[in-house]
Amino acid sequence: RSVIVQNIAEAERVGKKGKPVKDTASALPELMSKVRSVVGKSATSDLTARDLYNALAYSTRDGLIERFNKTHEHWAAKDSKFVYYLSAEFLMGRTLTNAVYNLGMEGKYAEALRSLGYDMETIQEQERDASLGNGGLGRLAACFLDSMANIDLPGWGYGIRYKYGMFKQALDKGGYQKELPDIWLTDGNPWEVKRSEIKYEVCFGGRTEKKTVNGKEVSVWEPNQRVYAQAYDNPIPGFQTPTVGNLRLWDALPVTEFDLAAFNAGDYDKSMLEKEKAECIVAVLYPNDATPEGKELRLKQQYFFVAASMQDVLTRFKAKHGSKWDLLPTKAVFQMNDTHPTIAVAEAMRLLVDVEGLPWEQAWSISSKMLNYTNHTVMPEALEKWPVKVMAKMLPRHMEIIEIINEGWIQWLQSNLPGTAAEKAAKVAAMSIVHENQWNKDELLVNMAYLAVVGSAHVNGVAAIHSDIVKNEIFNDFYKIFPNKFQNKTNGVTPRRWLAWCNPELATLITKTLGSDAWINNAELLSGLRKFASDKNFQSQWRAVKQQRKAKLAAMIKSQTGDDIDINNMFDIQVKRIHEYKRQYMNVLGIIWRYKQLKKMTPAERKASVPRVCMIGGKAASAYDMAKRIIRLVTAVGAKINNDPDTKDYLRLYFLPDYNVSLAEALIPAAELSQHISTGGTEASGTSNMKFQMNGCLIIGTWDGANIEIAEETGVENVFVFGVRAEEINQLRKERANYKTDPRFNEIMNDIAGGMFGDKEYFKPLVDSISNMKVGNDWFLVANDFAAYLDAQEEVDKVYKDPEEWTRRSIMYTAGSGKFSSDRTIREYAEDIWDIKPERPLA
Ligand code: B1N
Repeated sequence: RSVIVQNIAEAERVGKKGKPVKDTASALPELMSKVRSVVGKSATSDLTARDLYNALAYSTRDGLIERFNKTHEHWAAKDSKFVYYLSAEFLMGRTLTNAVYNLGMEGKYAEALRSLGYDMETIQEQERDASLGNGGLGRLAACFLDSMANIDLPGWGYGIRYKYGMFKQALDKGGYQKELPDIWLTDGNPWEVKRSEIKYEVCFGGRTEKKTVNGKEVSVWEPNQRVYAQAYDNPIPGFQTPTVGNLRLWDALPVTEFDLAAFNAGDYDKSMLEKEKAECIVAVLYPNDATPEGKELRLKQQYFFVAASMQDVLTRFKAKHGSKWDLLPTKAVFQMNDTHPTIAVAEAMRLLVDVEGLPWEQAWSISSKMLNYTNHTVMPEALEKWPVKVMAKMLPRHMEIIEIINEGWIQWLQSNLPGTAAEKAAKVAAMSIVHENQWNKDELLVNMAYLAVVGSAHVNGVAAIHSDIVKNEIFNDFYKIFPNKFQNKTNGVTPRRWLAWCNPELATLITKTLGSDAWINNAELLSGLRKFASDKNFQSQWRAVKQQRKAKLAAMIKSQTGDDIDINNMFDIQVKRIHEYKRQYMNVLGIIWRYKQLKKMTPAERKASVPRVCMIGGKAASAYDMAKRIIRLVTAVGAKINNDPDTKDYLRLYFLPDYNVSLAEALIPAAELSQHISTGGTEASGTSNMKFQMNGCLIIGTWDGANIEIAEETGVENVFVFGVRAEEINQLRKERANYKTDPRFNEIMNDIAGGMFGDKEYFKPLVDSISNMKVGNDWFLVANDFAAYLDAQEEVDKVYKDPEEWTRRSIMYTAGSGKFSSDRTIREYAEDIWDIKPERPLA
């Protein structure tokens, strides 16, 4: 007690305001002890917010690790079957708030911080996002880990501990995107635990040699580069459960830290070479979203983390079960997040056949029961294909194994396919894992998606429409042969981070209204809000919460731009990676049209309009030229309309730089309208649509990806749906040369081309890409959908003028969002693909 009192006295001395502390059960003594032991300051020194963040983080980490150990001891004792989620990306965002809330320690810590003159929010903002992912695919992996821990499902994530994550985006003076390195580890990372004893050798390059071992001819790999993969564990807490799961990320180390001979010989550069070559592998995340990057280093990254992860799993299996390999698929199952980890198919065979000495057939039977593949994109050009030359050079043994797999596959096809010899030959050519490059007949490619489909027990898409396209288009030949291999697993998002923790204002209202916070772990209970959707009193409370969050966002924009924003204006938000298929361009064209209309209006007419604050955010891949031009168009249009005295009270456009997880947590609760307007059939699922829906934000969207299921759950009549359907686009693409484009569209094209927003040379390719109707142009049908989009926007305005109807719909969105909890998604994977049961440790 005397220690506590003394600490509080100290804390009061250093605290900014030094408010008296009432709750002696607060975490203050604990924090102060971390200030000493971790921050390395005395409690009487000036403590910065950063110091307190560190103290709080290390204190939280203690709680995480304790539960982590209990969980893993329990799972080990039960010898539970595990799922391993193999992903090149995990977009985790910040950890502190999530961990504190999931562990139920917020009250304790908030109290302690208050006594030091700080609030949780200030402290939490000290943390850098862990941006080890591009967008939806990486964030999905993070939501899945959250849900796995939350429902006590034995499993781990496996990925890469990139030194530099997704680049930070800034705008230069001209309004163009500028990429800055994401140096997220410089101030240390309290959330990881280095497992010094857990490291594996990973090899590259060299050649294979045929040797005779025990009378059998075998192929022996003699690599020419070796590195170590070093494990770092990142504990993942569930909510209201003692379970803490794990994300194991691999760092790369040189096998020999330092070449002393070279150093002694005075060759200082060479002495460091090995180290640099190793570190290079995990140096940086490729900043491409939904497109493959065919660089050698990328394949190296993929193999690096797959090889380390599989060795890790097999090592643990052997420690328990020795060489009873047939048990392996009953103890371990892998989910490949897109094709990025697909080299796992070959690595599993190499480990089982070359290293463990199993016969090929037995190894194949084990491996193909254990592996599963999720496809995340339908665009055929986006499927990863590695040149055989590159694969053979970097992974010569794997290339041989892939060829053996392919030979077996082709033989199987030849004896099982129906039809004439010519028909068979055509099918075999179309389904071969190794095939010619269609653009360059001299090059052979390994089709990683085909390898994944052939080598997996299950294949799934990420929303109903997407899974249909997977079955009926991209992998139709395979589907016809293995209809039962294919499934749908509609994506989901964690309601902890994406509603309860990021929108405490709304969460409190929901809990009060439903009479319990059970919805946080059982999102289907949100449907209980439906019966309040038309309740006037509830509606006004609902609206008040939205206003609070709009005010918060307005303050943030004010601090960044100096602009005052009226929170009675509609907040209209589109945030996602910048892509032609996502059609941010169409959004901007719509805003230009709105601006032109406003300019023509009388002051009285303007007053009667629906004022909007439009916000667009998202990163463009550094080499994606067209996407960068779109960003510049947003900033150029914004600069004009935000400064036009006639219109600035009625229409604004802001480009929000550096869209990331933390920014999303601030934007989504404040949004009233969000745009999900991809060309029908192009967005596999989308997941931000689900986050907006959960937070009661109305959607204007196309009949695409998960929008369809969201509309079904919310009531189609409550969603602003427009545009061409997936099944129409092939025909429309052929007919583009004969488009009769909307006169409003033509007018805007002329405005941009004529320099209305400046920079007209820079915008020319943008204008040309959708306005000169020749084959190949306007691939994403912006011109075609523009009129329908404007009509849908008019409908949006109409409904917004009726606040009761708008609020009713808003409530219906949240009420219909239960299906999109990633808890539901993970339960489906666990039951239909992984065959894993929840296993809760004792508290
Ligand atoms: O995966 C998300 C979906 O919700 C999105 O619709 C989809 O676009 C996204 C190569 C990708 N597909 N493909 C990628 C990312 C990085 C990369 O290097 C492809 N991302 C998606 C979750 O299912």
